[in-house]
Formats: sequence, structure tokens, C-alpha cells
Amino acid sequence: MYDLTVIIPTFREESTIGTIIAEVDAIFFRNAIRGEILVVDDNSPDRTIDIVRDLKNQKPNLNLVVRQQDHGLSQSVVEGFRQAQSDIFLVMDADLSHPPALIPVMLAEIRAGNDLVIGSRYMEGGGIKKWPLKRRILSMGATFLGRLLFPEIRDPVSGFFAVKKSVVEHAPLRPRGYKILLEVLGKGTWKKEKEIPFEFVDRAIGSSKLKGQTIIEYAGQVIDNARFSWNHHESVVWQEWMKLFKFGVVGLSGIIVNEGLLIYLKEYVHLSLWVSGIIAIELSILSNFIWNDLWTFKSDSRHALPHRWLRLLSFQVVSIGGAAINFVILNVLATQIGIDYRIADLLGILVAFAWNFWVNRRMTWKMGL
Ligand SMILES: Nc1nc2c(ncn2[C@@H]2O[C@H](COP(=O)(O)OP(=O)(O)OP(=O)(O)O)[C@@H](O)[C@H]2O)c(=O)[nH]1
Ligand SMILES: [Mg+2]
Repeated sequence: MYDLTVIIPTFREESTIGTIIAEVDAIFFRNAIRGEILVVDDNSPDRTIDIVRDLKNQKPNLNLVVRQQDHGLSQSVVEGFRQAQSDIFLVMDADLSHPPALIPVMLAEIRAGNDLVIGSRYMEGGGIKKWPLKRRILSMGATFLGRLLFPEIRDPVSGFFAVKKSVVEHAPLRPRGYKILLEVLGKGTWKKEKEIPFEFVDRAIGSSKLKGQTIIEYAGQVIDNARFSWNHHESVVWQEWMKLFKFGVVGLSGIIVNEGLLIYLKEYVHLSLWVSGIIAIELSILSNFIWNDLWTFKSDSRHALPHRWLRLLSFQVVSIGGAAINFVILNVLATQIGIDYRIADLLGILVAFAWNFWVNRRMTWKMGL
């Protein structure tokens, strides 16, 4: 039994497969990891298979699966999950885009209790080297869609990640396309996740297999994962949507608090409109905070902002930002563009709501490390 299986999907990688195997094995050796290397190839017509077979004679920890049907990157990774001889899987590309030096770091994070560890291009310290603009834009679009499902994860479509076997063992994965991580996140059983920054290096040699069809497949996969969560309320995506829903309910309750107080203070306490308005707004922000803290985000016990006062401060600042957004949109749409002010206000409310949820989710009630 191995400590870890590094799964490397390949299709026509004769120029790099030898190097990546040697590098991974050297990392195993230097860090005293009993690691398996599992190459899952889609019957490449070049020398990839021969090279791996040759190396296998010298390396007992190297294994090869050659697939004949249902060609595809995600399918190959899932086949790797099935054939791996350990309880921790790490998936990486064959074209030297993913640094093997991170393997021990990711393994340590899994051993420290994370279910999933993601090599992340989109966080501080991470990045992408030498990518043409078109690739950057496509990748940003894919990442944005992925973040709609997983707002806390910066790089939900990375091809470099480690995962416990238990996360995917019973998951009804429907592998297709390129983004197997999204499928694992959407359908796997996991709670704790950690992202580690790395710099993605574009392939220097070999050929890219990215096609237009990939984009359509990906959009289908996002929808499929959304649908899956509808039937599986324990899934992370469903939990996330419930937070959005509850946040909306709290927002509506805030309107009632705001309006009720305004009327009360003005009509019965006889305060001026200004004073009544400010008190009503502030108390509705406080009331929203309390409900969100005790109800909407209750399940996230490990908050990145550990003290309630800090969260209140953060929520307060975000709310003021939201109010400013609402105000600016109302004025620009109504006076500059001439849209009916009632509709302009509704649009402003919608954008402010999106802002409030998004920023609070990623800041005020972010999960702790
Ligand atoms: N088994 C298998 N592996 C694949 C398939 N398509 C790609 N791969 C492998 O998956 C990894 C990522 O593929 P790449 O073509 O490098 O994808 P990318 O990094 O998004 O794009 P480029 O580096 O620009 O080509 C590499 O190790 C490929 O060999 C496939 O259909 N089947
Ligand atoms: Mg690549």
C-alpha cells in the first residue's frame, strides 16, 4: 500500500512524460514518500506508452493504464481514482505545467485534515506564465462560472489537486470535459478544503488539446452540478445556495425593520426625517447582521474573522458600500439615462444585494483556515 498516488492523465505526451515521472519520483525519494505514479493514457498514437512501459521495468512504483474507449481527460482521471493503490490521490498534468515540488506540501495538508487540497493559480502567490490573452479570458470565464457554485474557492477548475479517496469513492461522478475538479467539488463528500498558490507554466513542448467543444461541455457540467445539488441537500453547492436564500430573507426582513422604524420614529417620536432615516437604516443593518450571524452563516463555525465585533465591523462597511452602489445606480439610471426611478431603484437594490452577499461571503463570513 502506498502513501499517495500521483495520477497523471496523458494523451500524446512523449516529449515530457519521461521527465515528469523522473521528477515526481525524485520528490518521493527526497521526502521519504512511498508514492505510486499512475499514468492513465488514452491509447496515445505516439511513443508515450512505450516510454512508460520501459520506465516501469526500473520503477516498481510506476503503473500504467491504457484506455481504449470513451476518450477524455476527466474520464481518465476517474479511471485513475479506481485503479490507484492508496487512499490519497494527487492529479497533475504531464506537460510540466504543475510543479512536482508541491507534492509533499499537498500531501502534508491532506494529512493535516483537509479533504481536498487545490493548487491554485488565482490567489496571492499564484499565477500563470506565458498564456496568450485568449486562454486567459477563457480561463477567467470558466473560473467565474465555477465560483458561482463555490464562492469560497478561487480556482475551482484547477487541474492540480490532491484529494482523499473517501471524497470520491462513492461520488456519482459524471466525468466529461476537462474540469474534473469541479465534478469532484460538486459531487464529492468533503468539508475541509485548502488552496495552495502555484505558478502555472504553459507547456513549452507538446501540443494542446483544448477545443471549442470543451467550453460547451464545461457549461453543461456546471448546470449538471447545479441540478445535482437540488437533489442532494448535503452537497456543498446546496448549502451555499441556502446561504444565498437566507441572506435574501434577512434582507427582506431588514426592509420591514427599516420602514417600520422610520414610520415609528417620524410619526410617533416626532424625530426629523433625517434622524429617523439614519436610525432606521443603522438599526436595520444591525438586525440584518444578527440574523445573518446567528442563522444564515451559522453552519460555518470556523470563521476567518473570529470575533463577532470584527464581523459586525466588516458587515457595516460592506453595507455602506452596498448603499452607495444602490444610490449611484439609482441616480445614474434615473437622471442620466432616463429610466423610471422605481425600476432604476430596483436594479440598484439587485446589484447592491449581489455585492453585499458576495463580499460578505468572501470576507465577513469566510470560512477560517
Ligand atoms: N488520458 C487523457 N489525458 C488527456 C486528454 N487530454 C489531455 N490530457 C492530459 O491532460 C493534461 C492536461 O492537458 P493539456 O493539453 O496540457 O491541457 P491544458 O494544460 O489545459 O492546455 P495546454 O497545456 O495548453 O495544452 C496533460 O497531461 C494531457 O496529456 C485525454 O483526452 N485523455
Ligand atoms: Mg497543459
